[in-house]
Amino acid sequence: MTHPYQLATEAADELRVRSGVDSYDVAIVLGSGWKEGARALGTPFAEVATGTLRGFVAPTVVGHAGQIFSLDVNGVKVALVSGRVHLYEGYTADQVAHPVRTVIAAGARKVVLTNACGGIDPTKGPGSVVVIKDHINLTATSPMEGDVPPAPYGSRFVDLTDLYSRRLRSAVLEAAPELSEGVYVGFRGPHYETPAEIAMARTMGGTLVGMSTVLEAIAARHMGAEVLGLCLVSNFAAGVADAPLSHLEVLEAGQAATSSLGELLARLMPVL
Ligand code: 8IG
Repeated sequence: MTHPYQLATEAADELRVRSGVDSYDVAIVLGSGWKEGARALGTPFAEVATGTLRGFVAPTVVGHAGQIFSLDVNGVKVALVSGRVHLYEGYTADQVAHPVRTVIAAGARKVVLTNACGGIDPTKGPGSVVVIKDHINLTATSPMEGDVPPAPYGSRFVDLTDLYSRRLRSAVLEAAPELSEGVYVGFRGPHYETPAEIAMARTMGGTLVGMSTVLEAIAARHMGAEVLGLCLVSNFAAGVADAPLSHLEVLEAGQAATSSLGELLARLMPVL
């Protein structure tokens, strides 16, 4: 078996050749609803299908296609990663972390993880964008499980004290003062939670719930990247509002928010 870091290094070399980008500055992983918005950042000069890169597995979720778009945003080299994969698709923590490890191995020192999520805070309804201040990983797994990471990567016992970069968070809140911060609770899914589980998450200090982001954030921090997390609240979590949850509702909320997400990303680029 090829080790995860070697696989990411090889995929990064392939990505460099196919995109013509020697080294990226920023990577943005696009969650549901964010892909269309990211068009506001400009027209990509290269588009690489992740199916052609080593170690990438195929997304099975509607609305997630596997591509890496390369853009130059005022001199900043940006990789837009579309087609995230999740534990609930049957993939391992290493497979989930592979796209993020690849773009970091291809140079990106800053990683923006975007997602669509459920909201626990009744004052932050569907359409709200929330900056991740911290997370609670309830997936019962970690991308650090397994062999000891090779040099030059640090210990598998990675320090998560400043997982979501304080520096990036304050820069983002200054540039977009209408945003607020929240604590993201990562579940495995793919079922949505029970009202009792959401009550537990709230008691723990959680304000957002989702099925992505946490493993990618840990892997990115371990590789020394600065991490920013942006959540689009697509639905109220179970028991917060009266309505039942549907995946269609999630996709629709993403569609509805598309132009404002693009405008927001464009506004944040200068502080990244
Ligand atoms: I969008 O309510 C979206 N993703 N776990 N719970 C979890 N993930 C989600 C939810 C939700 N909404």
